Amino acid sequence: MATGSARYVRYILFAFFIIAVLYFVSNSGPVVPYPQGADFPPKGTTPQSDAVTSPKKEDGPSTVNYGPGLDPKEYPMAMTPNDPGWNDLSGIKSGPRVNATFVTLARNSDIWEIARSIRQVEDRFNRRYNYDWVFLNDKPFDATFKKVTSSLVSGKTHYGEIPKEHWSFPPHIDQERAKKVREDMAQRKIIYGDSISYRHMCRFESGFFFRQELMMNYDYYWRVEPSVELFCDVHYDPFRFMHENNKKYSFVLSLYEYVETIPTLWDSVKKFMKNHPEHIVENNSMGFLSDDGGESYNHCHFWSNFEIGNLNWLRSQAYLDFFESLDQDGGFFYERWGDAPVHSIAAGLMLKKDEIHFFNDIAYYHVPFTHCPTGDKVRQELKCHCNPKDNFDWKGYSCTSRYFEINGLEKPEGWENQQD
Ligand SMILES: Nc1nc2c(ncn2[C@@H]2O[C@H](COP(=O)(O)OP(=O)(O)OP(=O)(O)O)[C@@H](O)[C@H]2O)c(=O)[nH]1
Ligand SMILES: *[C@@H]1O[C@H](CO)[C@@H](O)[C@H](O)[C@H]1NC(C)=O
Ligand SMILES: *[C@@H]1O[C@H](CO)[C@@H](O)[C@H](O)[C@H]1NC(C)=O
Ligand SMILES: [Mg+2]
Repeated sequence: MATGSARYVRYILFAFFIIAVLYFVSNSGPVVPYPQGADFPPKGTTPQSDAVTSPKKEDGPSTVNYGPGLDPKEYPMAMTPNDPGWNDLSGIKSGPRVNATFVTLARNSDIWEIARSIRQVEDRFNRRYNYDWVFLNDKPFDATFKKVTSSLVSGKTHYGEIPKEHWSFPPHIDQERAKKVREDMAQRKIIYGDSISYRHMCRFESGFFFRQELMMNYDYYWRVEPSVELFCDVHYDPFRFMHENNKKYSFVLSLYEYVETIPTLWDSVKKFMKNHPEHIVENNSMGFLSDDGGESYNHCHFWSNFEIGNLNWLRSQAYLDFFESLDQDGGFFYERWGDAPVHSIAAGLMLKKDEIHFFNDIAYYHVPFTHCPTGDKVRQELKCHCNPKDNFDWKGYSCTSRYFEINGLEKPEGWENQQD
């Protein structure tokens, strides 16, 4: 009897051993190469399960940076198919990283929409670069949101709750007046016209996201919203492109703002220009914003649901004075000013023309507009899956032609065939 059960125990132990061996063999894929000279921890090698449960991922400051002794010149970026390394789209990219993060403002209920966006950003770019991702919310993020997003992001994830002062009516706002505006806009069926939270969101994105505690750890950001799509491979590091070319703000789509939401915005801007001439830069993009030298606004703006930008510019005295001046005028609540025209006007007046960049090669969709790179060759090289007919760039309601004109840029071949 005793020997009999000892034998069973041996069988069971043996079976466990075999299972363990099989498990180990089936789970050890090819080792992700971790090239010499790379200055970041090999996060891509962390098992996904660890990423989900480990709280370590959220801790500590970002370590990615242009590391000591890491000369960007020794790691040239492949900008065209003729450059070495263009086809190197697997594994973790060696070389320097910029002090940068993705950033998303979202509600817990946005989880599956933001999951779609993250998956595409990771597949097309970040799985090889492992940049961090900061999530911001006016309420605490729930466990599901954190679990799902941290399992999808290849870099570290950080979750921040927005302080009340950054998501509420400032004391100088007349509540009765603001309420009447919302009722009136509801009657006139202006999109989000009756929404309080949408107004807090626009004000937050205009004046506060870049100075959240978690964002203070970075120099550059890439904004990602729920349900956006990336249609082409991103072969080089756009953060490095921004840094090395001294770009402060960038866009992929531009269009005319809905006038009903900003009737007095330009009056406020003119007041700011008068009070702060020291912040208005020579060689700016006034020609993008105005057709009469600044007298009136033509409503052109860069669409801010996609942005790659320099956080230190947004944290500069010039930008803060600009936001403060607009905020005092109350248009976030007495009208429905969007963060897109606010960012765009700031960039247009307070940055030099060549500090604003158009990313033709980042193909993008946010309902209802698509930026699909012009030119068959480019789209094939970048393995794009967007329909070129959907490209908005050269259509009548886009302002991108205007951007090309004021910058003396040549439009890409084939643009004439995409005007309608
Ligand atoms: N935490 C939080 N995030 C919000 C709230 N409202 C909007 N957002 C986020 O702010 C960003 C912009 O909001 P959207 O609802 O996408 O606004 P939109 O892009 O103008 O309009 P859509 O066409 O609906 O996408 C998104 O990232 C949203 O997830 C809110 O009340 N709380
Ligand atoms: C990243 O940028 C922030 C903000 O400019 C700065 O405080 C921080 O020291 C930088 N981190 C590194 C590692 O350089
Ligand atoms: C403005 O831009 C032009 C052409 O781009 C350049 O020649 C000129 O030096 C610039 N002026 C300033 C003050 O930067
Ligand atoms: Mg959106």
